[in-house]
Amino acid sequence: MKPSVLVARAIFPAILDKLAEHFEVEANQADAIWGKAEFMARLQGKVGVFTTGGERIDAELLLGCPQLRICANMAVGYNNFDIPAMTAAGVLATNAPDVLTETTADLGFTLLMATARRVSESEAFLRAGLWNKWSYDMFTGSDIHGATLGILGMGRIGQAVARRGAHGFGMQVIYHNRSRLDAATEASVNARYVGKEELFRQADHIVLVVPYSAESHHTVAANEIAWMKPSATIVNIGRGGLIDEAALAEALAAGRIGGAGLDVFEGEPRVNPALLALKNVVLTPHIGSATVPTRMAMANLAADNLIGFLLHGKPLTPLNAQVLA
Ligand code: 8YV
Repeated sequence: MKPSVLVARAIFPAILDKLAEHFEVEANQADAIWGKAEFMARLQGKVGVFTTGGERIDAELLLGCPQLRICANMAVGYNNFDIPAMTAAGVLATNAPDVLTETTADLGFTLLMATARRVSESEAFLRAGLWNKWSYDMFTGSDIHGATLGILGMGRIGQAVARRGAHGFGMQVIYHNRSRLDAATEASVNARYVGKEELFRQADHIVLVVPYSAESHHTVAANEIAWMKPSATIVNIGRGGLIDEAALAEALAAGRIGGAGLDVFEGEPRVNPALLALKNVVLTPHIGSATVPTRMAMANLAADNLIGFLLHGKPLTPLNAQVLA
């Protein structure tokens, strides 16, 4: 008898085929969003689950699913996992790092450029038929080349954004992180370590790529926004909860900062109506990793974690390896 696994959301058919070679698979190709009770009911008898970042795994769920041994997240972020509760229950957690680094950095840079050069706002103006003459100050934005790029969160994706800024656009890169990078890594991305306040005060463009947790909730609130230059822009490709959206919307509405580019939102997929009403913000629906090759690589990595662990005891990217001991 093959072990049983649950795939919580719709996924590439090729990934289901690959999983079906090794497991009894219950899939969700209709892509229904299951409530907690239904998710728990479907997990009965399953030893593994393929999650996509939105499914909460906590102590209460684990208590109701004693057979569960592994949760494989198709996302690098794992704020949907209560890791201490999973470790206490002896359940392995895996994520999908590395394979999305460059793709997500590309989107971060896309938002930076679209925000600084007012791409969404000017396209909406054109589509609305409002363009009837050229004028010297029409949609003037701020420069990207040679500007100061401030990166908050200098992990793999932050470093990939830094390389784009430093090597592609001649930007001065400053960063702030929980821990400072070693000198060789700093040199490779051409970035200078600064304090958080200095970063907000000096940067022309800020990119947020901090992992989300209770500690990083509202890392950017009214205080930090007040430190920003009046022309500065801010991009969030981490998690919505990193920014106090109400404070950001207020600053944008008052024109106290240049603009914002947001791929993630506090209550997504719901978007704060105050943000929707603003022109100086570029909004995308959490598409940081959304290219076909990258989503395929993420899905393959999550599937390989299930196969590696359940068949051979060897997951590829464990988050709580202590449960393997
Ligand atoms: C995912 C992400 O698409 O990997 C992450 O942490 O935010 C995105 O790449 C999202 O989590 C849904 O799986």
